[in-house]
Amino acid sequence: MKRFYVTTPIYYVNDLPHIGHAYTTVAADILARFHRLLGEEVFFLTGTDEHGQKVEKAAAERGRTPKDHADIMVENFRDLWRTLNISNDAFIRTTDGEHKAVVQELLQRLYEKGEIVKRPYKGWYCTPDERFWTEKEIRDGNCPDCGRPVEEIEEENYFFLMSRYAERLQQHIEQNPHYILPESRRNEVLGFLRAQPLGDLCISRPKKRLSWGIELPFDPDYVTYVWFDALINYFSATKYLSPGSLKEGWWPADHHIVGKDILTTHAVYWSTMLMALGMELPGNIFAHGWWTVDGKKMSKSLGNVVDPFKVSKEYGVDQFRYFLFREVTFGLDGDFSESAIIGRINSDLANDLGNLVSRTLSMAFRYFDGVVPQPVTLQGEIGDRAAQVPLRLKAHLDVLAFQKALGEIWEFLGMLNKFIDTEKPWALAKDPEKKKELERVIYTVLEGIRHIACFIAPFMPEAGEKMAEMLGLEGLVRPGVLSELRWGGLEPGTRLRKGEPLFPRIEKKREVPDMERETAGEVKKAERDDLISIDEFAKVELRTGKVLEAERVEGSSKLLRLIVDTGEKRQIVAGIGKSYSPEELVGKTVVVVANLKPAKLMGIESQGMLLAAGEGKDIAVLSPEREVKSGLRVK
Ligand code: ME8
Repeated sequence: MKRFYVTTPIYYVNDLPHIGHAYTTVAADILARFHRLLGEEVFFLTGTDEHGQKVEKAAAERGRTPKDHADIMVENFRDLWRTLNISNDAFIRTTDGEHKAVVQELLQRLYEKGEIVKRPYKGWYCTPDERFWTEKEIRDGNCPDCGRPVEEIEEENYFFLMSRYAERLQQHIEQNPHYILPESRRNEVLGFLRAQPLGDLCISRPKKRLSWGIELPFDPDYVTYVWFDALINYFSATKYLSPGSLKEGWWPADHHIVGKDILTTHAVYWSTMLMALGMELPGNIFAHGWWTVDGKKMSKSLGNVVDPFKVSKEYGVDQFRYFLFREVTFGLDGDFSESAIIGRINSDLANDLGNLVSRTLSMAFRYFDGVVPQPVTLQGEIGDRAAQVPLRLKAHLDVLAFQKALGEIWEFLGMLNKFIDTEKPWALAKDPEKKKELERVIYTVLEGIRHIACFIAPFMPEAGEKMAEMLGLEGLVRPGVLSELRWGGLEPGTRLRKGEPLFPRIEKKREVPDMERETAGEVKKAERDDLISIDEFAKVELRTGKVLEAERVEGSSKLLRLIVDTGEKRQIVAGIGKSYSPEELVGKTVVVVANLKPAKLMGIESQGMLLAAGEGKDIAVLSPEREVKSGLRVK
């Protein structure tokens, strides 16, 4: 059986988890779930980085021992992973005895091979970043990375002779285009390697300065540099935490997913450490971008740190997971805002997906008593596409193109939505002679939904399960299902189940940012010379009208042709097709401008206009707050 091994960074226990931690871990979770659905044996590892100065300092500030502090803080991460439905197979802590033993074993091996040597060392040390800088690198006495003051330190230390591997590393990156992704980051690392000779790496800290670490096996006066200890987790875990019965054979990892700020430690330190140990390199190191918040850098001092517990509670776990991977290309920076997540939920989840499921189920109940009908023929081109989706998803996910993978699923569900609109099952249902056609249409869409439940499950595990339940197919989303799916596999006679809406729309007023508010105020004072009198307003004849019929205008994704009863029947062409399906509008009472001069849109005459707010996929049609008669004047 094919194996798949994916890791996240191990997170420092000096702080609370934020959106950045959630981002990497959900990414790894999507890959792990996807590969399980392909039928592969998966090892998904996450954990915590518990040694070093940062943790020692955070513990001291709280009056705790570092281990007590870690024991308390680690629970925040475990809690978050439970909350976000993370399916990690193991959770490593660098204070685990087994991990410490592996670190010491590897250090000893490198020392005996002459890859680690003791040298006097003088350099500028940045305590918060736990790293040395050279005289040339520091800026006005400050750390070039974080800007905080550095101190000059002279001491004997142990060095890993990393410089020996510079050329081999460069070659490896050049010969393996997928070793470091995205490509822009790969070029950065290559640029860095070509620009200057690679130095050696100081891998020890004298105990007199820092005692919270793994003791060097060959010198009890020193502990191991925290990064040297931490990176080894990816290997040590395979020795004592891997799933399944076979304990060997998990190394190397297929993907190490990391944030862009810790790419060098992985691409350079970790790769050369493995080379020196004579071990295989991982398949890929992927560096993702950073989230800003409302356009600003996320920081504690600005008080804008995004709390993943809060966001997932407010908007839903699946919704949060979806947003993170649909909104921006994995690898680039992205901006988080409430309006962005609400927009995604309302358009992609409530409208496209939720609506597809709810209208199909309600038709299946209306026309077939909630039982999957037996079709005489299957819908060819939709089935062909469904069969291709898993392969396409695999191709995208092999290079962590989550956004493209989701785009692929949304194209497929768009096909189903369009299929309903063109086949008009509600019209077929009126004609007893069209029963076979109606069966074919409803079966096709239900079968499409069964496929979508499996496709989306890695991204939105709860929604995948709920969709399967609505189809009466508990246990559908199981290991291997993506390799076994067959178009037409949905059993006629299966009893469907009505469920809660998958993704309720979120009705929330967009907050007006400060700047917009100020400008709006100014406009009020200076420029309002466009006011109209009540008499002018009275010239606009607004009337309530009930939508009797609705259909898409051929060749347009936006336009719908409606027949509306405003006391008299009239035809209206409305540009709301990206937000509403025709089916949704029939029976709705809307507000119409009834005395507008007729105009032709795509050759079809429109006798009036519908009132609606918003744009594109986010249009909301105005409707009286309670049921009223058609043809009433709106004043
Ligand atoms: O670095 N947006 O641990 P850590 C996206 N222990 N990601 C962000 C972010 C943001 N605004 N801010 C931080 C460590 N991150 C080491 C790893 S691995 C052997 C050792 C990401 O707790 C950041 O890129 O500081 C990093 O991947 C993670 O969150 C924080 O890790």
